[in-house]
Amino acid sequence: MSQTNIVVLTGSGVSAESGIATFRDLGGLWAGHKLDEVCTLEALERNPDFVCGFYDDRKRSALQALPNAAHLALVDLERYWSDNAIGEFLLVTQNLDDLHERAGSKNLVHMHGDLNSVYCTECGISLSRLGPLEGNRECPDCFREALRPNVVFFGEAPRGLPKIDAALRASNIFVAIGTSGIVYPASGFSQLAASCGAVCVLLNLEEPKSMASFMDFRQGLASLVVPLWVEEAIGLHAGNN
Ligand code: BV8
Repeated sequence: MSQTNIVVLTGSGVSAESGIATFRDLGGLWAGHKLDEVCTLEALERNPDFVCGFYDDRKRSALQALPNAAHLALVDLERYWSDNAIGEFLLVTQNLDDLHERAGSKNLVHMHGDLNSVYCTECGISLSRLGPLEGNRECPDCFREALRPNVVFFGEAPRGLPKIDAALRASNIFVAIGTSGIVYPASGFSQLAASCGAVCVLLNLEEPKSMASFMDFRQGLASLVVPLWVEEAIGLHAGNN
């Protein structure tokens, strides 16, 4: 029987109902800061403690958050896909929080990094982040003040692109959830998937600026529209098994 491979891309909208601010919504994360004050290498070099403090705050608020129904529905989808050998499942998140992991997602790529690890810009060692980085950037290995958040700043290459590219080219279904589709290269994923024959679906609170290559758009809160869509996707395949 032919495979149905699925790639899911999430953005900050999937974590909004867990209490984590999005970027570009009113009062969002960027509302308080300019991108180039907190999310560039220059900003880190210019004001390391300010940038590390920004991510320390993000880590603290992520610790207070819990996965919501959207995160849990994506775990159901991944589990169903693998239990019934329907095809490959890859979850790509632009988010730094670990709500997907805490919900139980397995095949996951944090393409913009994560809040739970740091690395040394001098010796390259990667560490899980224990306490706050602000004022505490001494590398335990080379002893230089060189630890930084494991976050992809603007202008830096996102993580896992070869794996994501291969999954998109082999995908039959591409679902984007809770993302404004502004940030490249994630914003180009639907186009690549569609050019390789995938059905592209957008589940989002706001209408996108352009439907680009999406063939289906379900508007609403992720905690409502994602479980409904997952139920539909599983129902479609339950008939075939
Ligand atoms: C790169 C980590 C080269 C840090 C982030 C000009 C044109 C095009 C591109 C560029 C350009 N100039 C520069 C670029 C490239 C640049 C870019 O895209 N800039 C943008 C601003 C134009 N990109 C880069 O620099 C990337 N690197 O290109 O390197 C390269 C490329 C390929 C191969 C090798 C090298 C690096 C980008 C990564 C930057 N780091 N995050 C941090 O998090 O602080 S990006 C940041 O934006 C987050 O990761 C976030 O996830 C991401 C996208 O934002 P969204 O998640 O979509 O969040 P947003 O608030 O925008 O939208 C939320 C959506 O959810 C909304 O639509 C809302 O309606 C919806 N929503 C809200 N609540 C709910 C909901 N939906 C459902 N339910 C709800 N309850």
